[in-house]
Amino acid sequence: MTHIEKRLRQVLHRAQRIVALTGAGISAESGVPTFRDAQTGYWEQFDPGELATPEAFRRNPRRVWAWYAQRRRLAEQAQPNAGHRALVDWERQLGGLRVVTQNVDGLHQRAGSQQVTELHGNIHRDRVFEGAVDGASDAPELPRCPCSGGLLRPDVVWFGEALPEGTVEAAVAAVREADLVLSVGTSSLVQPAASLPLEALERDIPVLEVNREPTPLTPVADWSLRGSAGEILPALVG
Ligand code: BJW
Repeated sequence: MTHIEKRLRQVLHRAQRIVALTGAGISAESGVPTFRDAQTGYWEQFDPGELATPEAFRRNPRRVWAWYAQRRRLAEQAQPNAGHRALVDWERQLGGLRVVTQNVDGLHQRAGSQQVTELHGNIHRDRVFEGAVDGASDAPELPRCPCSGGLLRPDVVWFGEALPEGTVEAAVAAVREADLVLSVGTSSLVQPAASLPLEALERDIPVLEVNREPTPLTPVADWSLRGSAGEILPALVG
């Protein structure tokens, strides 16, 4: 066993408060596509500027809703996988594991995770769209709020939008109190989520990455394990 492996074993053994930052990669083995994987990622096929910004919704709410309706069905049909379940086992063993997820699919909660912070909202919820949209009066099929009649949108965070109130603060506080931060299945490109492991590193809190590919976090993380979350996480929990 190398010194680095030995140190990882020690840290895993002693950890009592873990924060697991997760991204689309942890749901990939449940059949939910990621955003940036070569060939299969959404942003390989679609322009995020046409689907995941408030301006895109304003210009063409039908197109945005069609995409989200299809993804909502996919998320409903998907089942949590061994990666999600490993984090649940870990939480039950320790009591002190918080999942901070960029995913909107709800699979952590369905797997049984109790402490989940959703940074980018939840695809299964709607909220009223603030502002006017082009041609909405000609789109009676679009969902509307029964109380106000306002046009509804999926309750997710698009580019340029603020994250749900209090979530970043809660995530930063959890990271600062952690004795181990995991970064699982995220490309570490989207802010402010990508800064959370850096916040840990600045405070000498160890960071372990689990990813199929190298990311901008890889060179600075204490350990980076290459492979699928569904195989690596259960092996780490033991
Ligand atoms: C596996 C695997 C397996 C595959 N096992 N691994 C500072 C600097 C530069 C830019 C910015 C900045 N601050 C803000 C910005 C702008 C922007 C941003 O970060 N842009 C960058 C892309 C450059 N950020 C924002 O706009 C954010 N808002 C904000 O900061 O607002 C400020 C503000 C404050 C106050 C008032 C107003 C504004 C919002 C970001 C919203 C992101 N939204 C999306 C889509 C909406 C939700 C949805 O529809 O689902 O969220 S984009 C998309 O990316 C989605 C994801 O949650 C997010 C992250 O993607 P993720 O999860 O990392 O997935 P992938 O596909 O990128 O990576 C998957 C990884 O898994 C890969 O590495 C694979 O290798 C791996 N993998 N299979 C293990 N089995």
